[in-house]
Amino acid sequence: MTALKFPENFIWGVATSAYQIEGAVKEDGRGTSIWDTFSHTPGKIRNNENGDVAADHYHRWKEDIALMSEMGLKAYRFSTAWPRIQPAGTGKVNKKGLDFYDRLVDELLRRKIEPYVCLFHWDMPQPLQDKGGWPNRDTCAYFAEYAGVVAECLGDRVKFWFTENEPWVLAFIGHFLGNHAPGKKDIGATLKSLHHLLLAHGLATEAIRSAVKQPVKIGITLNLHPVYSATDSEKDKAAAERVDMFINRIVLDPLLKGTSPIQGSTVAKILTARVIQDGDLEKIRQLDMLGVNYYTRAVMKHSNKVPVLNVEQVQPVGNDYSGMWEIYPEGMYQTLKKVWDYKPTCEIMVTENGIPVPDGLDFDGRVRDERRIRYLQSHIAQVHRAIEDGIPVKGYFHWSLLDNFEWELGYGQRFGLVYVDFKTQQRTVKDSGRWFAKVIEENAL
Ligand code: GCO
Repeated sequence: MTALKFPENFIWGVATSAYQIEGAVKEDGRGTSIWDTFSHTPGKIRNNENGDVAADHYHRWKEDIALMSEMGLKAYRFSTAWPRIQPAGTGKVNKKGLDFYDRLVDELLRRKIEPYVCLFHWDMPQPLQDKGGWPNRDTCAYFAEYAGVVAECLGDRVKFWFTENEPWVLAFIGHFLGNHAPGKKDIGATLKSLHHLLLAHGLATEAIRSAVKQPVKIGITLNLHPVYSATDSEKDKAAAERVDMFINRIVLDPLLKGTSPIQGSTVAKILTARVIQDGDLEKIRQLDMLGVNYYTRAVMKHSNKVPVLNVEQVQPVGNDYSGMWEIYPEGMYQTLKKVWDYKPTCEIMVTENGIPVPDGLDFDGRVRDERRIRYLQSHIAQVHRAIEDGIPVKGYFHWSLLDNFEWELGYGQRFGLVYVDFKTQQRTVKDSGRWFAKVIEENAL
């Protein structure tokens, strides 16, 4: 099979997030986040696990960067913990918190690994949650203030910024389904949170631009899923349309078109009449980069089981599955095409893609994660297909560098290219990590 060659300067990276790997939740002045509160609430997390220690990256960051360098990684997308930097969410800055990221950025640059900083990967400071959280529009200004603080500190060295990771997940899973922090079940709070998260992206973009002298690229990362109808029936096709609107268009339309698919709809009128205020949509539509987080597709049918949306997800038989979802490589191409069909002026890159595998060490100390290698091969091939079709995908960041805290699923789902023994914190590069290193070296599949 001829090698699939990627464009020169294609960005090969990995992604992580603060709460999922750092640990040290009470160290050096870090404040409490809503994920500390949620994970310490009995019954919320598998086996009542939490991120108190996680992969202890707060202490092992230098070793982890050395592993990235060994794999020849060109870029590293990580998130800064708001509660480490502003424990109250606003006002007083905790210098020790900023210093951690300062050292991290310097070491990445020394190793010639480009830092991609994500300012918010769901770990909202608890004091802001106590003031109403994302349903409270004031949070947008607090977020812009925090963005300015971090940009002032790192902006002389960091050229690539993501304001937020997957606002939809925090809004819907955190405020409608309740399986993520802050654990609410309120559709009004959900729609308000999503709009305020998008508005906060716009305000933070402006704050970064005014804090940083050098030219920077600013974006956001989105969880996107191609949505398919379970059958050709009109009812099921309409169900798929509704889900596409409520998962994809509800973020893509504001960010790429400056419109909102729910504005003026009955749903919005009933639930959140005055949320979208004049001028908001212009603020939101500011994007140099769009990060696509792709994992799987959604197959939907009409059902009265789920209120408001009246849809139910179908799990097609016959395909491969992981511990969390269907394996559907074609969906990577479909998702990139969906974004491209908006005729975006911003850059597009894959900022998350990965598979949980119940990995373990074999007798000889190797982790033979062939399933992850097959997943990488099939999904990176679809990125190549998109590029061949004229979609200028700039890079691919694998989720994730290390096995880590998988939110409500605790440590039960291993996503790392590097195996973490959570008892000893020993790291072991998996076969997939060595395989990925070869792809990076050859810039080809
Ligand atoms: C997400 C988050 C990551 C997850 C990963 C696996 O996309 O949900 O960005 O924090 O750990 O996607 O679910």
